[in-house]
Amino acid sequence: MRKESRWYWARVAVTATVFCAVAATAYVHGVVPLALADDVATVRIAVEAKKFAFGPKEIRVKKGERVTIVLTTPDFVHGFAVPDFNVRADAIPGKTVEVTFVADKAGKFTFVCDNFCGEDHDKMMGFLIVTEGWFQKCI
Ligand SMILES: [Cu+2]
Repeated sequence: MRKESRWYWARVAVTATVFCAVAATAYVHGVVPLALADDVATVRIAVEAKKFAFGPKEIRVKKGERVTIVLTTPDFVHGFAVPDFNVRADAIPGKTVEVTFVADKAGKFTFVCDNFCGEDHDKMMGFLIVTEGWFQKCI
């Protein structure tokens, strides 16, 4: 590796470290509003429960976001439960049911139908994927 190249990467590393330190300090002390820090907002996600699947099967949100699931069903009473977030609601034909929670931990979590709805009820599941935003990775 050439000497100049080493200096280049050293400057990149120092700049990134300083940027993260300043950003983290501003964030911790409330200088940077959360909305600017990571685009935190209420995210509304329509979920349809029907025999015997959820649509969408995968929900992706960012850690810290407030999530409202807007739940409908065309056919039967189903459940929507995300045990890791203590979230559950009944999907009722002809109604729109909303359930709100804060995605306060990152990871891949399972959501399921917890109302027995027929033979393939066990197949009614999907995944809630909560990712860390760049700002949270930084601090
Ligand atoms: Cu079911």
